[in-house]
Amino acid sequence: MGHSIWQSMQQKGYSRREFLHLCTAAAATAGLAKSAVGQVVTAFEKKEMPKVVWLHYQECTGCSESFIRASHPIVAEALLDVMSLNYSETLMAASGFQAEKSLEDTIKNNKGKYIMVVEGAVPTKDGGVYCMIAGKTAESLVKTIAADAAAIVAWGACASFGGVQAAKPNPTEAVPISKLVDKPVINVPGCPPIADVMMSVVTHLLVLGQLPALDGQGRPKEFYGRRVHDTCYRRPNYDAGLFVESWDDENAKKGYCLYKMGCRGPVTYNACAVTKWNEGTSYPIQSGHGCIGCSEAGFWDNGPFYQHLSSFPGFGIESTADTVGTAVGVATLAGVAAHAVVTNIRKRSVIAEVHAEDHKESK
Ligand code: FSX
Ligand code: SF4
Ligand code: F3S
Repeated sequence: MGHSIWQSMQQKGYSRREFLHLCTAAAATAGLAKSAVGQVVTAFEKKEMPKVVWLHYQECTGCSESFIRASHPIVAEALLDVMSLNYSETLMAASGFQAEKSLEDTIKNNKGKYIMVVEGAVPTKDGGVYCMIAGKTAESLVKTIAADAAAIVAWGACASFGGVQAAKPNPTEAVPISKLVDKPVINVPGCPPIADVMMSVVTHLLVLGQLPALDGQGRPKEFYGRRVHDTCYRRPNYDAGLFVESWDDENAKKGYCLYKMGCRGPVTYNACAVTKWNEGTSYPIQSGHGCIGCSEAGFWDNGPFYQHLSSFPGFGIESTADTVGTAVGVATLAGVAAHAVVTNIRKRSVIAEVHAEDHKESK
């Protein structure tokens, strides 16, 4: 019988106060109300420390790089203490036979209890020979490890949808994890995914012991329920028809909308504009570059990054990845668009005036 999370923390020298602090932070990270902290404390006192195997296949390890930059360092550090990271090709001290033994023992002794997290896609061409670890193909490893996993998490665009190695012509016939297993996979796409989103997914599994609500593409709805465009701070410029026309023009300096420069925010579901990156510092659009749609399936092949979208489905923040498909072609759309045009002409002059004022002040 393993130790509970609290017992393991005690052994590592954590005080009761620190434990309660972690529970509060974990509840907040998992998006739970303050009143749920008691529930988290009880869960952590009883729950056995979950064993985690963290696998790497065809990828660049940017997902791990992102994870260790979570902006809740206490949660990040403590999570690595309260999870038993039994196998990780990148982080583990063991190597060779010792490392392989750790993986084998974990899956043999914790059937139905361990969490499997994967970075990277899996090549299937020629019997899977293009990615092998300890003489086994990534394909066979995924199938074996997934068979007895309690939960499977696919980190990043590669594990979720195939990513860059599955881009045309996909020379190794790389596939996402969900194509190889017959259980639900929590897809956490992005190239890489946002650290705080990764942290929240892990915390959710740990605290609640269940899968978060997922959209039709297996992404947690809490973080992938809205388009980048719906929460983008440049959105008033879009609505007013104020666009950057070329890199480094006056409009770029004023922070106008990047739609004409190829921004894919209108068709991309992710939380970048809300959580931002690197401790809430910024996100691609805030840094002056359009969104390239890195949390969407097949984004590498979805046309040139610097060519603007000819059209996109769905108006308003009510649209979700599951409903926009059905919203296209609905007769009322023309009415919505007409309304938007009239409103936007009015907004446009007001916003342009504000920008002009700001520009004057900053000179
Ligand atoms: Fe893929 Fe992850 Fe892109 Fe890289 O490991 S999602 S190539 S940033 O990092 O898998
Ligand atoms: Fe923001 Fe891009 Fe939408 Fe413009 S098109 S409002 S820059 S997400
Ligand atoms: Fe990716 Fe777009 Fe966010 S490119 S990081 S989903 S702004």
